[in-house]
Amino acid sequence: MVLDSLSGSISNAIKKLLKAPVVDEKVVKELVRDIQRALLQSDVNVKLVFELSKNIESKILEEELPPGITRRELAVKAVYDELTALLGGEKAHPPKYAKGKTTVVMLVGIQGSGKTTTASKLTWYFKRQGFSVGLVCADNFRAGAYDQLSQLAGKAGAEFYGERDNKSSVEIARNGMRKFKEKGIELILVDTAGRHKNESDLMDEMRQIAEAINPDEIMLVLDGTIGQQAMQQAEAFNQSTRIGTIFLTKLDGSARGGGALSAVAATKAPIRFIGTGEGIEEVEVFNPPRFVGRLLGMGDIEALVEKVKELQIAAPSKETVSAMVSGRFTLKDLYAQMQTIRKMGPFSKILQSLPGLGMSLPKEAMDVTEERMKRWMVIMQSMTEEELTEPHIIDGSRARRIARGSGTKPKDLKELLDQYKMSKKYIKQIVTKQKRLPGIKGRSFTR
Ligand SMILES: Nc1nc2c(ncn2[C@@H]2O[C@H](COP(=O)(O)OP(=O)(O)OP(=O)(O)O)[C@@H](O)[C@H]2O)c(=O)[nH]1
Ligand SMILES: [Mg+2]
Repeated sequence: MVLDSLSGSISNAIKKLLKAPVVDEKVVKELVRDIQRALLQSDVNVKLVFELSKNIESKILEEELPPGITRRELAVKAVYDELTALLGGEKAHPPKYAKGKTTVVMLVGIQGSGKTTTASKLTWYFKRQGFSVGLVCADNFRAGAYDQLSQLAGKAGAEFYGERDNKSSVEIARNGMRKFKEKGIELILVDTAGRHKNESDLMDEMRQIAEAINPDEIMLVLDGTIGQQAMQQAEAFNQSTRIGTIFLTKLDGSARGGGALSAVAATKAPIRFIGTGEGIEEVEVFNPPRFVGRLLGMGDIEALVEKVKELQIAAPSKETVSAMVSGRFTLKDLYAQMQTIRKMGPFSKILQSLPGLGMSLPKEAMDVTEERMKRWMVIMQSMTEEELTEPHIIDGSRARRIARGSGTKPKDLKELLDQYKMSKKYIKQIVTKQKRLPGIKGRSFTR
């Protein structure tokens, strides 16, 4: 499993939060401290940890609690957001190579970082995606390199090209590329030698070979156990080439893996894959959100984060909320809420977005189609201001006028009014319940 210890301590911190009877300031501070400790133990940069925890704390304690969201959910979302940002942002960057064409990827990296192993992992990964793969051994520096790569090629199902007696790695690379191109191989991986110990030598050699063989992509294979030092390499690399991507190796079981990962992410160099073991299948596309989901240790974390996000978008205005709380929830408020929410789909979402209604809705309240919602909005457009704010004045003759004006039937209007009354009733129940609950820092959910 990836980053076992970091994952364990962060998911424990989250579990503690989820179990706390009330999420108050003390619980939040403890959560923040637990996360700080977990990150520092994984060798994440102190400054980054400090910033991150400050952000988490202020997001949880100082941000307005969006209606329909509990402080607990907001806390999980805040931790998730900050960790995702720390590890490279919302987006995954899976590589996209074209089928039926040839792409040349050159692997570079300092001695022992994992280049040759990575070549076999990439073969395994792209073979499964249906690519034909060829491996070129451009390492004529280390004695065993040829045999190592040709064995791995056999195991992973790639064609192999190497020349035992050629002293020029550039020549071998060119020959191998020519041969594989003629054969129509789709992905050519060039494994280079790791004869350098520091990044300036590495960058020099990388430029030379790149100039000679003109690859489509240069992938820096970076040892994940070197912690913060990974940053220097990633930065130097990122500045040296525009076609550079990163493969971070040895992120399995290492307590310090978090350091390299966050350091590299901070350089904004695109991390494509991570290696999580010695075996050829131990490779993962790097996907920060999924990775963080796993760090937090919750299978349904994505669903929860999605919920919070949607509700933040669909949050009713302050006026609507205060109208509801004071019991003055009118058809106008319902209309405004429908408008903000229309794009989101079913009516049940509207009701869910109202403070505290969440899961407690009966089935009939949820069972409203998009179609009916549109009809109701048209009906409300035919009402007068007075009818919208004081719906109880709608009598038979008003009802006939509204139906005629909106091209609907009186029974449609009745349906809308029933729905409105039901919503109002539920809101009232919820509001009464919520008023009895303590808020954080003296805030109640009305704010
Ligand atoms: N645990 C673990 N070990 C790895 C991973 N990737 C590579 N290794 C190991 O790291 C060591 C070096 O791997 P190589 O692939 O030979 O590294 P290299 O960069 O090609 O080495 P040189 O060609 O000598 O520069 C081997 O023992 C690999 O099994 C990984 O993701 N996890
Ligand atoms: Mg090697």
